[in-house]
Amino acid sequence: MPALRGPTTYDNEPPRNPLLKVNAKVPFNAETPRSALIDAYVTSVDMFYKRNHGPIPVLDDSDRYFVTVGGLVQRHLAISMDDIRMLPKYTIVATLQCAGNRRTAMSKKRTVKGVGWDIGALGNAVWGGARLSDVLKLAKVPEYTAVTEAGGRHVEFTSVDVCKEENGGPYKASIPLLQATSPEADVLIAYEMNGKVLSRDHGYPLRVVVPGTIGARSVKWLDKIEVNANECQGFFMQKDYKMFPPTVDWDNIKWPSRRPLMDFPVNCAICSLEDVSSAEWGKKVIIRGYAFSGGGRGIERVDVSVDGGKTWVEARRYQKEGVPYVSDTEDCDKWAWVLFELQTEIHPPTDIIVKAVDSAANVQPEKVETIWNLRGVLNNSWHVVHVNNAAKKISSNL
Ligand SMILES: Nc1nc2c(c(=O)[nH]1)N[C@H]1C(S)=C(S)[C@@H](COP(=O)(O)O)O[C@H]1N2
Ligand SMILES: [Mo]
Repeated sequence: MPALRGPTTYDNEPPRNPLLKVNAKVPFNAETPRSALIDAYVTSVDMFYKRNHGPIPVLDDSDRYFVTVGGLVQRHLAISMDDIRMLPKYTIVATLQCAGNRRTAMSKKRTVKGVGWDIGALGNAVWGGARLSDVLKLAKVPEYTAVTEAGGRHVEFTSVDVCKEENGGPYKASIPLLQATSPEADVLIAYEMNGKVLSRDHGYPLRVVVPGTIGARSVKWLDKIEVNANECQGFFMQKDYKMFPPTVDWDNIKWPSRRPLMDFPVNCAICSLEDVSSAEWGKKVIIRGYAFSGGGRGIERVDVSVDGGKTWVEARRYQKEGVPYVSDTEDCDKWAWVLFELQTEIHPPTDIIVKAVDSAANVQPEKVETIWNLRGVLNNSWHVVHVNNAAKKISSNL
C-alpha cells in the first residue's frame, strides 16, 4: 500500500476561530490569547493552540485509511479505524504544550530562531482513543518491553503531512519503547478530542498523544508506527527541539551532542493580566493562571508575589473545579495543568510574579537569561507582569 501524502499547498486549510492569535499564517501557527486560556479547565477545540509544519492533510476515516505497524516486531499489520475502535477506549485529561511556549520572552533577551509564542502555546483537553500499548500488543510486543527480541528500542511515528524541514517528506518523531508499552504512561492513539471526533487541525483521523512530553512528539495525521533499534533520525528529533546552553550559538552548535527533548520542566504563567497593565494604588486584582509540569509530576504549589519578589503567598489552585489536587488519588488528572487564583491588593508601580513547584520539588529559574538557548525552547523562568500606577500615569499626562 503506498503511503498517504498530504498536500503541498495551502488551498485546503480548515476554518479557524478568528479570536486565535496568529503567529504564522503558513504553516498555520496560532495560540490562545492570555485571558481565554483560563476560561475553562478544558480548553475548547477551536481555541486550542495550533502548531503545524506544513499544510493540513485532507483525509477520511473510511476503509482507505490504515495505520501500518511494523519494524522490529514479530507481527506486521495494517490497522483500520474499526480495528482501533475495537480496542478498549481510554480517555485522559492531558495538557499538550509546545516546547516553544513563552519563546517571545526569551527572544527579548537575545534573538532566537523559531515562531514567536507568548504564553498560549498550550491547552488542556480530554483525549479519547486506544492505548499505544494495546496497539503494540497486536504486533506481539508485550507490555513493559524495553527491547524486542529483534532489538527494537524506539517507537517511531510517521505522519501524512509534508514539511520543508524534512525536504518535502513527512513529519516524524519517536519515543522509547518502554514508555510506549507501559499502560500507565497513557500514550494514546487518539481519535477524539473533548468527546468529539478529532478536528483536521488536531490530527484527524488519528494522532498520537504522549502526555507529559513536549508537543512535538504527539504526531498528528498518523500514517505509520515502526519499532526501530534507534531513535527517529528525523529533523524534529535530531536538528530541532534540543536544549543547548547559553554559550552555544549557530556557529558552534553540535546537534548530535544533545538528546531530543522529552519531558517538560515545571512552568506557570499569569493569564488574567497583560504584560504591562495599569492599576491604582490599593486596587484589588484577581491573579489567575495555569501551572504545569511534565512526566506526570503534579504541581505542589504556586507562589505569587505582588511586590516584585520580596514576599510570596501561595495561590489557591484547582485541578478540576471543586476537586483539590492530590497527586495519588484516582480522580487526579496527573497529565493536566492546574489553574490557580489569588485575589489581592496591589500597590503599583510593581511587578507581579508567579513561580511553581512540582511534586518532585523542581522549581522555576528566576531569570530567562540563565536558560537562554538559540532555539528558544523550554522557557520556564518566573513569569512577570509589570503594573504601572494608573493614577500617576494619568496625572503625568496632564
Ligand atoms: N504530523 C505532525 N504532527 C505534529 C506537528 C506537525 O507539524 N505535524 N507539530 C507538532 C508540534 S511541534 C506540536 S507542539 C503539536 C501541536 O499540536 P496541536 O496543533 O494539536 O495543538 O503537534 C505536534 N505534532
Ligand atoms: Mo511544538
